[in-house]
Formats: sequence, C-alpha cells, structure tokens
Amino acid sequence: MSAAGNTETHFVFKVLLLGDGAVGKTSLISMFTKGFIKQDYKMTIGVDIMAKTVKVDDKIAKLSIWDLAGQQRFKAIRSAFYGGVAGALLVFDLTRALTFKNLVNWLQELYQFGNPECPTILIGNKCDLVELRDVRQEDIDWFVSEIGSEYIQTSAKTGENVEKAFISLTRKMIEKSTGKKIRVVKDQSEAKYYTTIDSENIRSESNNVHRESESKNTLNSNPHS
Ligand SMILES: Nc1nc2c(ncn2[C@@H]2O[C@H](COP(=O)(O)OP(=O)(O)OP(=O)(O)O)[C@@H](O)[C@H]2O)c(=O)[nH]1
Ligand SMILES: [Mg+2]
Repeated sequence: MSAAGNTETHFVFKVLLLGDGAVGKTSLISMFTKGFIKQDYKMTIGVDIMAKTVKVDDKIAKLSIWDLAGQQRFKAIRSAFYGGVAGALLVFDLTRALTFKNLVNWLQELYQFGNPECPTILIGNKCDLVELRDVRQEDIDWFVSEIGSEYIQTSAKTGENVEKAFISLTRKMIEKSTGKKIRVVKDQSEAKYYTTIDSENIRSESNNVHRESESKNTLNSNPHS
C-alpha cells in the first residue's frame, strides 16, 4: 500500500540520475517531486534518494529515484549505488560541452556496475539558457542513435519537459518488464494518461548535515571536474 491509501502498486523501479557535477540532476528531481528547485548549487554528497508514485496509463509505478553525486571525487563510492537499477536518465548540461562528452564515461559506469540492458533517456538540461548553448544538435542526434536512446531537452528551472522525462522512462521500464509496448500519446493530451500519486524524501536529513559542512568547499569547486 502506498501513502496514497489503498492504491495498488504494480511496479517498483529504481531509477538513477547520472551525469557530471552541476548538470542539474538534483534540480530535475526536485522539480519532479516537489515542484520547485533551489537556485544555489550545493553538490550532492554520495547519494540522495527520493520516492514518487506515478500512474502511467492504467499502471501504478513507485519510483525510487537515486540522485548520484556527479563530482569526480565521488567516483569511488558511486559504484555501490548501481545495483538493481531499472532505468537511468543520462543528464548533460546544454551550456557545457564537456558534460556531453563525458556521458560515455557515465554509460560505462552504468554498464559496469549496473545493468547494460536497462532503458536510458538522454537529457539535455538547462534549455532555458538558449544564448549559452554549447552542444550541437547533430552531435546529440548521432549519440542518441549510437546508444539507441531517446533524447529529451529539459529545463529544471522552468519545469519544461521534466515530468515528460520521468514518465517516458517509466513507460520504457514498464515495457521492458512486461515485454509489451505501451501506447504513446501526443504531448498535449499526455496529462490525461499519467498522474502523480505521492512523493516522499527517503534520505535527506543525514545528507543535509553533510551538505552544510561541504557547501563551504563548493565555492571554489570546479563543476567540470
Ligand atoms: N538555468 C538553469 N539552471 C539550472 C537548471 N538546472 C539546474 N540549474 C542550476 O544548476 C546548478 C546545479 O544544479 P544541481 O541540480 O545541484 O546539479 P547536480 O547535477 O545535482 O550536481 P551534483 O550534485 O554536484 O552532481 C544549480 O545552481 C541549479 O540551480 C536549469 O534547467 N536551468
Ligand atoms: Mg546533485
């Protein structure tokens, strides 16, 4: 039973958000689960976990969303968090080409420590910063066709396509686990087919303690590292 009451849960999926430091993973999750983001950057330490239950068509899925620290310094401990992954959002920052180039390293981590078969969606975040765009669409198209993924451009700041990204991934995970294709609906009418049931912060307090102490060090930290 979920926090929504007697709602039956058909699926429980572990979802990972992967990508370099400061690409917007925490912000995407915050916008999806809480409807707002914090403007100031506090790097994630280790991992944060959020839960959200969604209804996609007639299926109810509980997502356990794992927000992995993107900074290079956490590489060694990250490998422990990949087990049981059902799907991943591979996030890069449209204003920093290096974060796009580094996606191959993230895929490698996912394949090595997680599940090479799990569905992925490529996320080009910060699309609101149009003037600062630093990644060519043709390069994105090429990469997407190479890895057989879908591409969605998002803005965690404005909320554009954020829900779409998580719902599309949920559809793919359901299809993967049932072996059935789910009807794809047009964007405008998509809202009719999914609803948010509840969300909860599973692991935040202990992490906030770390964040407070670590945030002092973030001013000089290089988000590209
Ligand atoms: N303009 C704009 N800023 C964004 C967007 N998404 C995130 N940001 C900002 O980018 C910075 C980094 O965002 P985070 O969500 O903390 O990045 P992260 O990927 O979780 O970083 P790590 O925890 O270090 O791995 C923050 O200052 C956010 O406010 C977006 O879509 N548009
Ligand atoms: Mg983060």
